[in-house]
Amino acid sequence: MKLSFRWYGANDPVSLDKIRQIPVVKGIVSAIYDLPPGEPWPFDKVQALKKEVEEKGFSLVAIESIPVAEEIKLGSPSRDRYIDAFCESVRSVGENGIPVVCYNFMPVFDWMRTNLSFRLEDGSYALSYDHDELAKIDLSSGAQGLPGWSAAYSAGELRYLLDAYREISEEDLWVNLKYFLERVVPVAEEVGVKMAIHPDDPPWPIFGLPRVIKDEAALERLVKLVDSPSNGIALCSGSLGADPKNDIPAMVRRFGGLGRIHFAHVRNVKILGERRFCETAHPSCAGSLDIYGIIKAYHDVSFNGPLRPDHGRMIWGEEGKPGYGLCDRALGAMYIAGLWEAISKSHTSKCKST
Ligand SMILES: [Mn+2]
Repeated sequence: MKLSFRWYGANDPVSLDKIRQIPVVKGIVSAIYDLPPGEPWPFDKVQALKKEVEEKGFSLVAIESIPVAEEIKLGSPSRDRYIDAFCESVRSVGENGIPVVCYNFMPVFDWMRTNLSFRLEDGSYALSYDHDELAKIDLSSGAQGLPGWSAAYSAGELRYLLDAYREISEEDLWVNLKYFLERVVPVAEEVGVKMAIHPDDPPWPIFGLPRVIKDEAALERLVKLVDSPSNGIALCSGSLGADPKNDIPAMVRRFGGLGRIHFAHVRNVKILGERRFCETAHPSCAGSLDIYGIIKAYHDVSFNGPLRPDHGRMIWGEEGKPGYGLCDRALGAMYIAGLWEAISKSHTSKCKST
């Protein structure tokens, strides 16, 4: 397991200098942020990013994410042009020796919460979601009412996309995902990149938009869609874990055992009711997920890819990008590192004693 941290580039208030003071974090997960979506990433730009990360003593272990254009998800006639651009970006990543590309296939909104500063009992703040609250949000005149998305689309763009997806069923989305992967995976194989799909967050349909990467059956279907080691998963415990039917340690064992988990996001959530949850601190006791059981499962399948603490709370008065402050993610990293060391050492001592 390579313990890693997400870094949003030169404009991230959580700088590489701060991240390097978290013990044991050696990997950085980042992306190119200053190109419009759909534009291919040139080799030189990826190389410059890698150099910036390596100069601070880290290695660039994964790209999160290369955006997938809506035209690809919709299966529009213009999709091939966008797929070509995506492939070119994958090529630039692989030729720079970066092993993992994370992406997602969620229409229009690639994450959704109804509150970005939900107050937890200890006075810290976290992201939360309430499906009934979401249902009250009217998108007919734009995304102003949506936390985190108000500036992402004009009213016209949003209306166009929501209308276009009305024609797309979940089966259509699977067909479009297969079409995309059949073209991207051979390029990924050629340049040594592992593709890692991030599950839907939260793992159910929102605003009538189709969503497909929601549970174990979907992951099973995904890995068979194009049967290649380069076609894998970014297993996000918090995204899938928002649905209590999803058994995350079992998924880690199943897909990690197949060698198809290429990237791991570890985060805890507290289920508050039917399709209602808040994010919490990482330890198992803070939320509904057994984080020890999840880390143990990664250890048992000898997971050796990048693993990062996912969203953190806002604590100690820190302000910043919701979910991506320094302090609580650093606590999460240390908790994960502690679990990993304890599991490794108890495993070694058991082996010695037998
Ligand atoms: Mn995640």
